[in-house]
Amino acid sequence: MAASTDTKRQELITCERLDGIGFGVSVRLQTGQTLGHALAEFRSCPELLLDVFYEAGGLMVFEGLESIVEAPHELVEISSLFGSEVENYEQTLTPKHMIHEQIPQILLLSNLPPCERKPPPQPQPARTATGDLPVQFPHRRGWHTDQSFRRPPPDISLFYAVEPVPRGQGQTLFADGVSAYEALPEATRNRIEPLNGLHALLGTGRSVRAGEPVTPVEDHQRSQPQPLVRKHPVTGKSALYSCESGQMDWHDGPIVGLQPGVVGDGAALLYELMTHYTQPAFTYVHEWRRHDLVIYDNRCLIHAATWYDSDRHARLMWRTTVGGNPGGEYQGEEKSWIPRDGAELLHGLGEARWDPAEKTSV
Ligand SMILES: O=C(O)CCC(=O)C(=O)O
Ligand SMILES: [Fe+2]
Repeated sequence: MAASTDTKRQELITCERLDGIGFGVSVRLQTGQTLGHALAEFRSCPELLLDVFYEAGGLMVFEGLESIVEAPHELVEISSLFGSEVENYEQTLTPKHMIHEQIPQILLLSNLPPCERKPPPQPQPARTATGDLPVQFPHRRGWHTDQSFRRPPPDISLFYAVEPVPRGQGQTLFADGVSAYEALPEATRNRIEPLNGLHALLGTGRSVRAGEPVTPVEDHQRSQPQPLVRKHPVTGKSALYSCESGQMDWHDGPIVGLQPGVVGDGAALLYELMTHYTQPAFTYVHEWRRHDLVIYDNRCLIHAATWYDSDRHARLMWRTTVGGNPGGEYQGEEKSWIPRDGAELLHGLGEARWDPAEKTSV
């Protein structure tokens, strides 16, 4: 890195590794800097931020960005540094009540109207034997990478706390797919390298709850195969890429070519991988402070929401997703979720898509 870039970066931000884990960086604007000014500098040299992000394995906790509440376009602007395409949710399979009224690039995640999304249930038991917050599958459920029912899936998400809930609730958990992949026995790495998971759109009747009728869907809403191991297009590192629960297709999958269903060989392999992936050694628990922006790379990390007391607390989060660099695997592909046959984007999805039992992941 050129000395001048380092100097410029130090004028704008401070960076510190996250404590006690092998990935992630916490970033703050230097005293006296505004996000507006920093954005102008980042635009002329995106590496000021991107090098820090990729060196930290694709997890950045940018603290203290209060100006975004009043200037939500700044969230879209910072997002655009991370990829050529900031997604417009009106052009994805997203219901209207989850989209910011003025800025369609912002997804609303909140227990408040109009979103009214409930948090996931508490794990049982609510604490581990050592008194910690459970992170590991299957004690913890809901681990996923964003919108993996689409090819290509989004590269990076930016998740902003307008109104978080008190510490100890409503955390977001992250797991590092590169370390998890590298720690697998060689035989497992070789076995999974050529395999694809089958990822489903929530509410299409393909979830873990066996025995339900499968809902007919439009072509552009169909489950999509995604490699179980993804090679990151920027870092070149291989990472596990898998979800569980409502984001996998348990009717024809979860693993293409292996016995399907919730008790098949595919499920056994997926459960083994998710248990390995979400070991405490590979995970980070983010306790939200107001105005935190957490930027995470969906190509090499998974994450999960946790419970909070939604009768007592309001939680309002804004999210953007960016794409444009999914890697060689997806080269030249058309977007799977864009109808080519004149079908309506959300046709037939209706309320079933938002069945509370499946609301744990997005
Ligand atoms: O609510 C959370 O903590 C996580 C939500 C989530 O999975 C997302 O925004 O992609
Ligand atoms: Fe998510």
